[in-house]
Amino acid sequence: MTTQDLRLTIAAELERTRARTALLTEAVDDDDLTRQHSPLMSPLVWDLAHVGNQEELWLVRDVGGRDPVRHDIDELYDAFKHSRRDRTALPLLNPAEARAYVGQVRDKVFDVLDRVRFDSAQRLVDGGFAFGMILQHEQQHDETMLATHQLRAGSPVLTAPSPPAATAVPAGEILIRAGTFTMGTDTEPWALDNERSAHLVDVPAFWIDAAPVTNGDYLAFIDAGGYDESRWWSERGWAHRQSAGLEAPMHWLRDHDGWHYRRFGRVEPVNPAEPVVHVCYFEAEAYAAWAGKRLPTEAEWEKAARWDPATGRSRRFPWGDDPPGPQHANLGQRHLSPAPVGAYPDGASPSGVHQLIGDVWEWVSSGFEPYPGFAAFPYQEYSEVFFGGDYKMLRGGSFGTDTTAVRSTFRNWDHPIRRQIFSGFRCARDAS
Ligand code: AVJ
Ligand code: FE
Repeated sequence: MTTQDLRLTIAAELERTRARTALLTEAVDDDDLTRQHSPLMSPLVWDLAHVGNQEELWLVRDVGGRDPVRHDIDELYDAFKHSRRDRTALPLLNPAEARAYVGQVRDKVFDVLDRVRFDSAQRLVDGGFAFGMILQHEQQHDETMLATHQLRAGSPVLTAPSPPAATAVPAGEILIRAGTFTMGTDTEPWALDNERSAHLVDVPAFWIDAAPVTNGDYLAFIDAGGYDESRWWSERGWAHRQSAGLEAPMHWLRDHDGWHYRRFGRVEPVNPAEPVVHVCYFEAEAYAAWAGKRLPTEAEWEKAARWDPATGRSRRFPWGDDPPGPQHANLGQRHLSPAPVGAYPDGASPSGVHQLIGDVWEWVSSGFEPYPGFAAFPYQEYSEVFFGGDYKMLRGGSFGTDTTAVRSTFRNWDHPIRRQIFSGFRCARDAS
């Protein structure tokens, strides 16, 4: 790509992403923007100004070498200084000030973008990396803000067309044969530090579900008393199930005619064909045990998603190296729910595993550990400070994840009790 093409691509991505941020923050009034919808989440107005502040720190000040737009607010928008539950009490920029701030930062960023040379000797800008990192940061917060929207009470404010219908019936389980595959990447220009470096991993043969676990599958677990039998749960999982009073996925409601969910303010019957969403790691683990299976490891998930058995090569995406199109995966908040299983046959992996990218984040059994030769870049607080913590990995993105913010190597993580995120899972089992 020429320098000019890269500038144009980045500019278009910045505009596209900001349009989504604007939509999510303009859909509600000022009171709603500054309110805490859940102690798990920031007020939306914090996310907005935080997005602008990160953009100012990295692109205006670091890449651009420009004067600060605001020199006095870094501390307020530093995610490590104040927990989400405490952010409403801070002297935050009000909605009008936050909008003006992010707009001023963005104007300077376009100026920096016009002049920047993507010098391959400067790793921060090589291939447009710093811009790609900041774009993905805003997109990650757009997904976080979507989760806040899902938690907010009141009438619906977001609308989107329904996802496509199923056109294929994914096979039950797929055998992935034993052998090494390339995990992680050295070549993906906007891959974050934790996705690097590419390395060979030897994975014993395993079976993996051709599709994520559906609401229908999960209802069978509920109906079989899965939430009442400690034998399906890990010790920690059972303790959490008891103390949190878990009985069904988050946002599910039971009434006289069965299970419903509340989705962005609308109450709908639970659709048995859709992947289950809003379950924590412990619920996923219990379901898998009840089904006589287990969760895949992170390496198994990535091998199922990338490895081409015909060539032995790892692809960027299950369907190949092309970026995600609407025929491949349910991404980008194009729809406000997961699509039914079988809705994306064009997105299947060469082995025949469906819907690995999009729909729901998939819990895997691995914790957050660095790949061999890991080096924090460009800052330790993106990944390194979380290694070895009380986290489980999530792979593949959800309907709320931007197309630029996910790939087969992308690694997400959260505490195993979290379920306000768009989290589901699929099962695996040993082949031997
Ligand atoms: C990678 C999704 C775990 O939201 O906490 C946003 C992404 N890092 N701002 C998060 C992130 C800094 C991060 N996750
Ligand atoms: Fe952030």
